[in-house]
Amino acid sequence: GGRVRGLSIYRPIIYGNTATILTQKERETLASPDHTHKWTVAVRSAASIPDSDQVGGADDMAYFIKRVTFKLHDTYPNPSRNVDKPPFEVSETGWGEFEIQIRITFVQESGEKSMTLYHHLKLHPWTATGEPEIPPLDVAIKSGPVHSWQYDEVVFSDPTQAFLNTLMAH
Ligand code: SLL
Repeated sequence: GGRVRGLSIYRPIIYGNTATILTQKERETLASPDHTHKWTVAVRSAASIPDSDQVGGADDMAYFIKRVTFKLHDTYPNPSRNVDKPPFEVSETGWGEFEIQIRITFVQESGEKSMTLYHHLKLHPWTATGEPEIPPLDVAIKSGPVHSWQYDEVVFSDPTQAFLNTLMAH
């Protein structure tokens, strides 16, 4: 596989999480009643879909991503979660925030090294300044899901000709 020297091509992504506080009813049905939130961590495409207003996630990144590994906190069973097809996401419940390591492995033909991102799982909607105080349950539920997303660009420099062809075909 020859490489195309001097060329860089990128794909825009977003990564991060959404989180919602569990209702009392949901908490009662869980194996771990100390869990307070349900959350989803994900890597999505930030490319807009031609002829639509839609951005983020609706299209498929499997043509260049082979696997996304989400490394959760060691308090979780099997903390290293491999996702081998879209949607590249993991949903869980829990009680605490922690840093998630996100390793993206690219398709074999790319010859690219994997890429590691870090995301601080955000459960609490602390955006205001001042002393953070845990809101009462009813207030927290009304405030809706927490979103914490980061935009990034995956840059491929001197791509292989095969990989370039694949990227250009999508
Ligand atoms: C810390 N921020 O760094 C804390 C860790 C761990 C969160 C938070 C549930 C685990 C489970 C969970 O929310 N862990 O019960 O399965 O020390």
